[in-house]
Amino acid sequence: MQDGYVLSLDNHREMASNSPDPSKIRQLISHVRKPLVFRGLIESWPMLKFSQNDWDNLFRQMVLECRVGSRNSRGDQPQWEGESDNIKCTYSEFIKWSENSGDVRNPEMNGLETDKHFLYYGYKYMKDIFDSEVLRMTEWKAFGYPEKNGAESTFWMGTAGAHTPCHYDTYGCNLVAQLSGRKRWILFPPEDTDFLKPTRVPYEESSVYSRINFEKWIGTIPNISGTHPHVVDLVPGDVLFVPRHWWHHVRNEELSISINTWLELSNDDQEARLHESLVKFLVAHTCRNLPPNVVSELLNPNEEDMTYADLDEIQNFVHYSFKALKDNEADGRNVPEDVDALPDEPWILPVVCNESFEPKVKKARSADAHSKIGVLDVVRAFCHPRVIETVSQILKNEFKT
Ligand SMILES: O=C(O)CCC(=O)C(=O)O
Ligand SMILES: [Fe+2]
Repeated sequence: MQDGYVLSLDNHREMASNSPDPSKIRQLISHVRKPLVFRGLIESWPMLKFSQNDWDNLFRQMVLECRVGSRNSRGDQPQWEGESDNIKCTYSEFIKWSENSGDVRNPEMNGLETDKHFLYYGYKYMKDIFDSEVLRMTEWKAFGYPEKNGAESTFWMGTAGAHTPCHYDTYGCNLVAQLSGRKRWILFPPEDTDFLKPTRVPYEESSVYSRINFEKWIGTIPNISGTHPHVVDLVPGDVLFVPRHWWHHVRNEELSISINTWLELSNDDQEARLHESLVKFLVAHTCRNLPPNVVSELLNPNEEDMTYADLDEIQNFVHYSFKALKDNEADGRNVPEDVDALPDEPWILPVVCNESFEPKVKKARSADAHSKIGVLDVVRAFCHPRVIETVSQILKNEFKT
């Protein structure tokens, strides 16, 4: 990593001395439209102090279903989940494998090499894996959300190199607590969408992926024309706030554990719900007429049920999300103002744009003009966020209240 490229938060080691007012933090989160790191606000979380032994006691013999990926995928496309294998192992096998220490006797791990592969036990709803006592250890009350704990959070544990391709989440905003290890977040504002090659293929409800493979920029700032990368390395105790519709590529720089909770933004989410319903409509109908091998490329593994989705139900989803949006607009929408100046406090650190370090402008490669347009290229174009926005506008014009 070249020095100076990444916001180094190391100069700000001071922990929060006087606990900040949770309602002020909630207020800030619901207004600010730039990423921020909160430091020192989860000191009371027992998991932040967990040793490997404590984690071992927590997981015991639990079977962890992990995604296996390649650490050297420099191809044109990201490594999609549908192309990855899955293996099952215990926590202690996971650790031994990642540290290359000890004898791992799990036959599913044969042939996996720490410097060529990664394991990701990620995107796990904590309520599905931990009991209520553990869920209560993850509480978001310091951020003004006393009603939220592990029951509304997801768990991510990955070995070095484990990553999630660049995407944005269509609903709400996000708080991410780093519990162990170092994790790099590369964020881009919503205005960069056109430069990041957005796609709904593979389709996953509430995620818009970028078709750019970020693995070619390991250890450096992605050099994508027109974009404004904001890079931050999270260390234990940090909580990152990801504003609505900010793109993010997330990579475990070393063995790391984080927990996040997505927060609803009720007004904005109504528009997002209509957009999601329109994409779902299109994908579900298209699936009916495609051969299974193309469907498996179209759908992310966690969306395989879409092949049998009830089309009337999806039609209702379109209708009711549209209606809710209209009703809400009739009540008068109240879009919060952005925050101009952040409070000058040691526990709050802005994530800055690294664009001034962008040395040369290199255009993202576009498809070869002579390559054949495939069925998924057509689906991708129809589901482009700009097309969905237009469809939504047309419906609004035609169904005025
Ligand atoms: O940590 C990761 O790998 C991805 C997390 C993510 O996408 C999120 O919290 O929205
Ligand atoms: Fe995300």
